Amino acid sequence: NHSKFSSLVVSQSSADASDCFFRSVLSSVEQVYLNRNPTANAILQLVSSTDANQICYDHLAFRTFAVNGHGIESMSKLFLDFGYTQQEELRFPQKKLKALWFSPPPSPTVTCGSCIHGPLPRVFISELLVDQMSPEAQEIIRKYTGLSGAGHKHSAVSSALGCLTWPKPSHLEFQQLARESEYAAWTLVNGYTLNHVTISIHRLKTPLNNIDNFNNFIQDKGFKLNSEGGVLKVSPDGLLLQSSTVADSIPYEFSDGFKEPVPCSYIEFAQRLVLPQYKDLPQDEIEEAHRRDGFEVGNADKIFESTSRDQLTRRA
Ligand code: OOG
Ligand code: NI
Repeated sequence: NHSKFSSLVVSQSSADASDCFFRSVLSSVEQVYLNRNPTANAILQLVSSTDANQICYDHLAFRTFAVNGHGIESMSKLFLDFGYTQQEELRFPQKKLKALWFSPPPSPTVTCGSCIHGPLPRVFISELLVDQMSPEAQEIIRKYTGLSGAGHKHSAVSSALGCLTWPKPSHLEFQQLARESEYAAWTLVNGYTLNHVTISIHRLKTPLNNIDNFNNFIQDKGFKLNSEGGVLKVSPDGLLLQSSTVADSIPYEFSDGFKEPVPCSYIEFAQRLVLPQYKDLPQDEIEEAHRRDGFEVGNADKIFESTSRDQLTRRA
């Protein structure tokens, strides 16, 4: 399975060298995700074998705890250091979450070996507003983030290696958090590992470049999609269309020896429609910049449920 990021070093300018380093980091982050999440891996294989085009990622997503430097900024640093720009904030008061998204630097199309430097994805990073949780939940979160020491300064290493910067929790602690916030429980056992990648549907070449066709295709192959608020999530302007699978679970051994599967990651699909002011552009002149950008609170609120118990245990 060819990485969407990796590349051979063929050009020696310092900008290209740092771009190559950054893409190698993303490639390791992606590899951890593909190794752990059979559904995401199978769907990417299926799409690349069905659609001739190289798959582009619309965005990558991470989850964090807003406590003592462990929040969004711990994960955004890597991206800001490599040319990303912070964009607007999204708030989810009921879930006690805040998110920021980051736009990528322009990436020149450089051919190297058999692989093209594709466009870099957007990044969506959220954080749990820990201060708003119950004292019991706060105690658990503060205990583990405290035990991570300087771990939050090395979130990219943690994500690329696929290991937590804090010890594993007990089953009781996991359950207690899950009762209050499934996001909190997910983040406690998955840490900085990639929460999902999103396939850019409009950049596919076959009829799969329509998200309704894509969703039907995926469901016909037997994959289960997140049905929260309906399978297709549509922004109020009608221009951002999203759907996602239900997360895989992986066997997990808690610190007390108790074994139970925990939710890991899922894969998302996004189609961005052309903005009204560009509707008359010829098809072959339409670029990503002519399409709806950013994220949408109403869509995101439902996509968060892709790792929820309700969705994981629901009949297909
Ligand atoms: C993120 C959910 C939101 C989007 O594209 O709006 C999202 C998460 O589950 O952490 O991915
Ligand atoms: Ni997403």
